[in-house]
Amino acid sequence: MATRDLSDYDIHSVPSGDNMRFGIVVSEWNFQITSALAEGAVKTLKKHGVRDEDILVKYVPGSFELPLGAQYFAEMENVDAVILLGCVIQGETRHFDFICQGVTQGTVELNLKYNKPFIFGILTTENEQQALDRSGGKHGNKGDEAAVTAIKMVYLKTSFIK
Ligand code: DLZ
Repeated sequence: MATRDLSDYDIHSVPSGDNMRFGIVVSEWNFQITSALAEGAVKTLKKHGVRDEDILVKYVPGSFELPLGAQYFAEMENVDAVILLGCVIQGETRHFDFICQGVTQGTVELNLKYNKPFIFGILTTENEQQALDRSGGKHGNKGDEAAVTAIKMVYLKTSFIK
């Protein structure tokens, strides 16, 4: 069980994001939570030097659609990385398992197919309170974490390009 702010990080460990360009795909399911994730991601990208015009945000109906929305970014926009933001909350049926499995596998495949970072910013929780705690509540904001990961992965890739 988490007891601390999971989004705590050393600000100096994050490279500058200027000259980087990001797509963000946001699921409309549990929108109170996913919009807070998006707010956190945008704020954190800007904090690290990413320009407004280099942050592109699009919406999909649910988390299951996130990988395809992210693929549209890869195919149709010149982005260095895509951040996928969603929230899947456990219900009474196995829907939760199938959505989580689909979006997880889809995200893995995108990373390897396009050789660029597709960041998994999806909360998978037992209840709404756990999701609220992780979207700007007592355990931080997974959107912030996803933004930091995106910048670090883009920077990592450029470190290999001579
Ligand atoms: C159908 C569904 C359910 C039951 N729960 C969630 C959820 O907790 N979080 C989420 O992002 N999406 C949910 N969805 C919608 C699916 O992701 C998807 O949009 C539909 O199954 C249509 O493909």
